[in-house]
Amino acid sequence: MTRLSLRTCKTLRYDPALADIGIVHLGVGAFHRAHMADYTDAVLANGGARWAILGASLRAADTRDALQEQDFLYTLAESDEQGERCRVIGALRGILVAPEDPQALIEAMCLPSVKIVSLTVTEKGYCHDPATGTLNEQHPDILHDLANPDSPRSAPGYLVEAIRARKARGLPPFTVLCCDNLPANGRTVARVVTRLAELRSPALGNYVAEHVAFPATMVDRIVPATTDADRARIAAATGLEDRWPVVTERFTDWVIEDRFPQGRPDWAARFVTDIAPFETMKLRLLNGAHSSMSYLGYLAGHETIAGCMADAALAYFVSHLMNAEVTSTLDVPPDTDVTAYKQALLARFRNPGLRHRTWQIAMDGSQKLPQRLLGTIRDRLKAGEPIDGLALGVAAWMRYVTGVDEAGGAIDVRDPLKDELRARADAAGLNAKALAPALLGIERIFGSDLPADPRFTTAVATALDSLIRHGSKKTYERFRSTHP
Ligand code: CS2
Repeated sequence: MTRLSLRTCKTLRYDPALADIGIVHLGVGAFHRAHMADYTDAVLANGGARWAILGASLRAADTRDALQEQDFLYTLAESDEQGERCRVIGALRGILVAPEDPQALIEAMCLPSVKIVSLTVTEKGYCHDPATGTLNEQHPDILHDLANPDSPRSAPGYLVEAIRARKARGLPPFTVLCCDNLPANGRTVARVVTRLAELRSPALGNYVAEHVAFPATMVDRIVPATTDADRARIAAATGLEDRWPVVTERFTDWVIEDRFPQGRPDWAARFVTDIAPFETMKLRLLNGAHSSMSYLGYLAGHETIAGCMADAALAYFVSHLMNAEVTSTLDVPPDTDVTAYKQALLARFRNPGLRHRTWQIAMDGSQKLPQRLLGTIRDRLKAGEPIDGLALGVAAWMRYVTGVDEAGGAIDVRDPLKDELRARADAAGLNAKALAPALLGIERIFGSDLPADPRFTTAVATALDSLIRHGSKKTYERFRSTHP
C-alpha cells in the first residue's frame, strides 16, 4: 500500500514545506498530535505560515522513526456517534530525538523564529513534587541536569539551558506553554523552571522570573493510545499507509491565558485572563471521574472507559461523584452551563469509537491524584461535606497499586513511585487497616494535612476494606444502594 507523504497526500490545504518553525514542542505524543498540532494545522491552512511546529521526543525515537518517511504527516481520526472522519495534519515539520543529540534540540530552541516552546511531557515530566508543586531537587534527572547543564535530560533542564543560551545570544526568550493536566499549570511550571534556573545561578533565576512568560492552559481532548487495529482501519479508509495515526473524539477544547510577549498563532482556542475556573472544572469533573473509573473499572475487569460506562452501577457512581461531591466545589466559569457540561462528559465517556483503556488512565496515579481528587476532598472537608465517592476513588487507587488484581494476577502498575508504592503495599499486606495508613504516609502525594484528618482516613480505610473483602464491583454496586 502507498505510504502517506507530502507527495502522495492530496488533501492538505497548504504547503507545509513553506512554513517557518515558530514553535518547538517537547513531547510529541498522541495527545499533542491530536490537540495543539490540530489547532496549529488550521492556522497554517489559514495562511499563518510562521507557526509550523518542530517536535522533540525527550525519550524514545519511535514517533520520529514512524513519521519521518511520511514527511511527518499523519492522519487524525476523529469519532463521535455518527462515525469516524480522517484528516491529514501537516503542522509537524520534524521530530528531534533529544537523547541522540541534546545540543541539536537546544539549537532548535534558540532559532530566532521560535517564539513558543510548548510541552506535553505528562505530569511526571516536570520533576516536581505533586503535593506542593515545587521542584523535586533530588530527582535523578534534575541532579543530572545540574551536573551537565548543556546536555540535559529533563524538560525543565532543556527549558533553562535554552533560555540561558538565547539570553547569551541577545535573543528574547520564548514563551513557555504547558499543555499538561497540572494544577495551575502555568504557575507550576514557572515555579519549577525558575527554581532550576536559580540553582544554576541566582542571576539566571531572576532573569526567568522577570522575563519569561508561562501562560496557563486548560487542554481537553480524549486521545487513547493508537492500536494496530486503528492503523489497519485508517489505512483502509484513506487508501494510504500511515505508521502512526492518532485516534480521538470529535470534541476538542483549549482555553489559554492570553500572555504571549513574542506573539502567538491565531488558534481557534478560547483566550481568557483567568484560567482557574476552567481548569478546576475540567480536572475535577473529567479527570477526577476518569481516574476513579479507571481504578474501579480495571479492578472489576473493565478494559475500556466505554465498558465502564456500560456497567450501570459504575456509571451511577461516576454521575454521583460529579453531581453530589465535585460540583459544589467548583467556581463555575463564565457562560458555562455545568449541567450540560456534565451531560456532555458522560456522552464522551460512552463514545463507542474510542477504546480508551482503563489501564492507560490508571498510569502515574501518584502524579494525578492531588489535582483530580485530593483538592476536591480538601474543599469538601473544609465545608463539612461528605466525601464517600471521592474516598472510594482514592481507595481504588490503593487497591490497584498493590500490583495484584482481584483474581491474584499481576497488575502492570506504571508510576514513577511504583517501587515505593509496592514496597509499602507489600509490607502492609492486603489489610485495609495497615495498607491505607502505609500509603497515606507518602507526603509527596497526600501532604501532611489529609493523613491527619480522621474524616478522610476513616472514609478511605472503610472503602478500601470493602474493596479488599468484596471486590470492586460489589463495592460500587453497594455504593449505589447506599447513596441514592
Ligand atoms: C486521562 C486524560 O490519561 C488520563 O489520565 O484522564 O488523558 C484525559 O483523557 C484528557 O485529559 C482529556 O482531556
